[in-house]
Amino acid sequence: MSTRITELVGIKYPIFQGGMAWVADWHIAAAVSNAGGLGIIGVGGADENWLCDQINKCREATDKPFGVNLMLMNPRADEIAKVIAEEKVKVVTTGAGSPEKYMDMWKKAGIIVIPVIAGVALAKRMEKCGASAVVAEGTESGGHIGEATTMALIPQVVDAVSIPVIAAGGIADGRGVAAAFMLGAEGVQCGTVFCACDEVNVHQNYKDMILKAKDNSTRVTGRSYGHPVRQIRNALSNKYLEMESSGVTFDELEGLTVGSLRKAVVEGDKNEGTFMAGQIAGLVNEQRPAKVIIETMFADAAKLMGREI
Ligand code: TUI
Repeated sequence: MSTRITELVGIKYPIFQGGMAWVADWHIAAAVSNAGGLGIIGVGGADENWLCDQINKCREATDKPFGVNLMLMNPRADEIAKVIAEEKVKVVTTGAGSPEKYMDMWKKAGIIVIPVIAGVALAKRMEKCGASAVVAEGTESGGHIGEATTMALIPQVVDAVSIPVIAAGGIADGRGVAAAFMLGAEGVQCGTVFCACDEVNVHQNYKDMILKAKDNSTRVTGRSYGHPVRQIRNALSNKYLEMESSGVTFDELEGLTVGSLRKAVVEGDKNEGTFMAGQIAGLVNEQRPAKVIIETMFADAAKLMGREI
């Protein structure tokens, strides 16, 4: 299934693994890249030393291309951006902001820059300042999200830019891939399905939360603060939403969630952890190797689209 994305990045299947904070370390990145997709190391809130170590480990584990995701709210984003340029990582994706100020440095280093955007305006701005493609992420996604759904967002972004568009949000099988392609996408990015795969380095409780989730299991906290985060409903999200609706300030609520993503990923704390996941968690019912996930997804998508893989 050759598209401008497979050509640009040098991968077999047009699929990226989302750069999920705490979740997406070299284990899953190397597994996805070895399976023919683009694995991505998600820096999240970590620092540049952690990233250097992860890049080295990923290079030992795969000779295929992989990427790094810079979460732009990271207080050490400047230092991390520099390491990405120095290490000449093949692809960088960004989230939770605009990477404009790093664009020249990355382009000069020969890095393919693919920002994750949640709206048309930022997609256009990214094309203008040199992005090679964009990931358009619908509100079905896990973690920090925008407003528009994947179904509404993708065709609008496709019409607004000439660079290729990768669809994210609500995609976990061949039907999702085929649908995204019908909307004009040339690739997909998946997070949730890889968060419950064999190789991912997360606590088994996190995988089980996804595997057991239903269609209506996720909740969005922080909407009223302009900081919406989708996660699997649990005691912590219930408490957060209760306090949010009672008018507690964002600063007061910060204490409740400090370190809660780590508690979910590392400790598997079902009550006090934040289990970020997308709405498609309800479709993910089986833990499988990354290679099986990807090959099944594209065999099914090819059948649906009546084309060869
Ligand atoms: O970034 C994400 N998803 C994330 S980041 C993250 S780390 C985190 N940890 C704890 C609490 C909160 C976050 C978890 N999930 N996805 C990409 C994405 N980017 N979604 C939405 C956006 C976005 C939103 C606003 C991008 C740009 C933007 O505005 C920028 C501007 O300047 O216009």
